This record gives sequence, C-alpha cells and structure tokens, in this order.
Amino acid sequence: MSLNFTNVCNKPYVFAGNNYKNNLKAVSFSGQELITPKVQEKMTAIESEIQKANKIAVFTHINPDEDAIGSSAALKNLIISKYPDKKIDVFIVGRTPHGAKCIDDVSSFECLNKKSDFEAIKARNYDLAISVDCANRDLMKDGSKIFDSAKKKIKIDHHPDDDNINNYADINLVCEDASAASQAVLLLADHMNVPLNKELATNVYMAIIGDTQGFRYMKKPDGVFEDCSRLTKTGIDSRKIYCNTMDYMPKEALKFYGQVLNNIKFSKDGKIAYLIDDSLAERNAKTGKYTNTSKTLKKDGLEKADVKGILDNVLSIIMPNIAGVKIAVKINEQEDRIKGCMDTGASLRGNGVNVDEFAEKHGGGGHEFASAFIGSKEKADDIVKSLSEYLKAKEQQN
Ligand SMILES: [Mn+2]
Repeated sequence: MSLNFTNVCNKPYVFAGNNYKNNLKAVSFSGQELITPKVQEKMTAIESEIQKANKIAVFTHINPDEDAIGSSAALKNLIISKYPDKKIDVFIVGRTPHGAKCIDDVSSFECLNKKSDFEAIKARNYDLAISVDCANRDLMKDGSKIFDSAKKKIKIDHHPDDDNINNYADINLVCEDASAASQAVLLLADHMNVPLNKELATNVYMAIIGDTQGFRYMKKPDGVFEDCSRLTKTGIDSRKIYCNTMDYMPKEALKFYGQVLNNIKFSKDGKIAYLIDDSLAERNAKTGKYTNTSKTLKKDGLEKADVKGILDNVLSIIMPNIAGVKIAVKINEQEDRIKGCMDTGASLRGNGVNVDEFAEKHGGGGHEFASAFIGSKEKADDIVKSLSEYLKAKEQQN
C-alpha cells in the first residue's frame, strides 16, 4: 500500500483525550513527526489484522519488567475496548515485577513454564500473535513456541534495530524514539480511535515509570511528559503507581539492602562506583565456601524479584548519584570451569557519561546511559581498571 505523504502529514494527530484535537502536528515523542507514512501504514495494517482475528495471543520477554507487562495489559485493554467479543490471552514467562500489582486483570494472564501443555495451547489456533517490548524472538523463551504457531504475527517494540535483523514478525512496528514500548501501544490506541480509559492509562503509565526509572532515563522527555499528562487526566492514581513501581521495599529486604549499600566500592579517584555480585554471598566459616546468595536470601524470606528490584535500584538510582561518581557498574564475576576462563558480566550506568560505547567494545549494548555486557574474559578488578581509563579518555575528549 502506498500512501500520499502530504495527506498523512496534514492529517491532525488526534489524541484520544480530544484535548489536542486542534493540534495539527504529531507531538508525541518530543514533537517529532513520529507518525511517518511508514508508521501510519503499519498501524493501519496492524488494526486490520486485529479486526480480522478472533483469537489473539499477546507475548513479551521473559521475566517481564514493568514496561513488558504494562504494555501487554494495555494492548489487551485497547483491543477489548474496541472489540469486546475478541478472545485475548496474555502469556507470561518467568517472574513479574512488583509494579504489576497495579494491573487490574494481571491474574488472568497465563504463566508458561516447563509443565505447560504447549500442544493444548497451540490447539487453540490463534489467528494472531502480538509481541510487545520484545526486541528479539528468543527473549520470548517458551512463549515463542505458541507465537510461531499463530497464523499472523506482529511485533510492537521500541528497542533500536538498525539492520532490521530482528524483524521476526509479519508486521514489525519499532518506535525507537519511545522511552517505553507502552508509548507505541498508546500510539496504536490513538490510531484506532480508542478513547483513553483509566485502566489503559494505568498500564501505560506504570510501564513508562518502569522503563524510564521514574523519569530518570528518557529518550524524548517532552514526549514522555506529554503522554503522561494525558494519562493522568483520566484520573489514575499516579502517586500509588509510582511508589509501587519505584519505591516498594519488603521488610525482609532491609538487611539485604544494607548489605548491598555496604558493599559499594570506589575507584581511587572516586569516579567509578562498583558493586561485585559475589561480595554479597556469605562465606561459611567451617568450609570456607561461599553460600549461594539466592539460598541465603530465600532463608530471609526474600523473593528473587525483590532482590533484583533492590539491585536495580542501587545500581540505577543510588550509585550514579553518589557525589563525584560518573559511572556505576555492577559486576557479576564468575568462572567458566569447563572452558577454564572467566565469564564475567556487567551492568553499567552513566551519570551523563556514555557507557554504551564501553559495553559495545565488550560485545554488549543497550542505551547511552544504561548498558550491559556478558561473557567477558576479564576479572572484576580489570573491568574497573579499564573503565577508569575509558572515563579518562572520555573526559579528555570534552
Ligand atoms: Mn521497554
């Protein structure tokens, strides 16, 4: 289908809230003409597939974060709002974040695991499978078995995919300027003329809070705030959603939280703050062996999701903002005993410093100020050293 460019650009971008009906420009995502003819064409194609399908399955990446689960819930809500008779199943693989408690119908989502009867689920014969916030197909894990069995497949995402190597669906809508995949879902809701409701807005908002780490990491801040302004107008409990997503702390976690804070170390010049995962394991005085951290924590009544939440919080929010710190890094140092070499991973956060280049040099990647890599042959100390050198070189450039 070819589209007349002029027609598309002249068409007012109608926000579902109708407050911006007279606004002639697409202002979502920082005033950019986000709705290019190509995006417009794709959204029209997506709508027509949704219209045709009776049974729809929604998927996202393993261990969904707030954006993944919020976008899934938002997509289900938007489809049901317009087509109440369609059957929509949302599938989840792995643990869900605490923010998911804000989603009304999260209990209706189906969890896939080793025991799931995949043949029986495939026999439901889904007409359409849609993935959200899932950059590549493998991240769906077991979900991909069902995704692949659907007659038509759609991907809605926001992770950059320069070479289109991850176009694993029939229609691939990737909005790279969106800070959360849920903003792309919101765009689709607008395109389909689905008015914003409180539930849909809650899901989209929670997803944005999660992926921007509470408005700290945004690709296009004005676009994020414009979208959030529309969402809050529906009467969502923005305080509750924010606190549930960002500030939740189970009592049992306090000891662990303190332990993590105590283990933050610094490079000599104080510009690199680092945390080595292993230092959190407890050493058995008799055997001299380290007890697996997750086992110790289980004893304390902590769930894996809580542990991850605390580590994310310390790495993304506390560490980069300690006075003088430019780069924060959490290093998971382990040895590959079979290969006889190190197999180290690291998550990086930059305080105004690009850390993505460093991660890319180590075979990883992500975003400018939040990036990661795995499978390095270096030890933790060496990574801290080369990070120091990397930072020095960066500072000399400026
Ligand atoms: Mn996301």
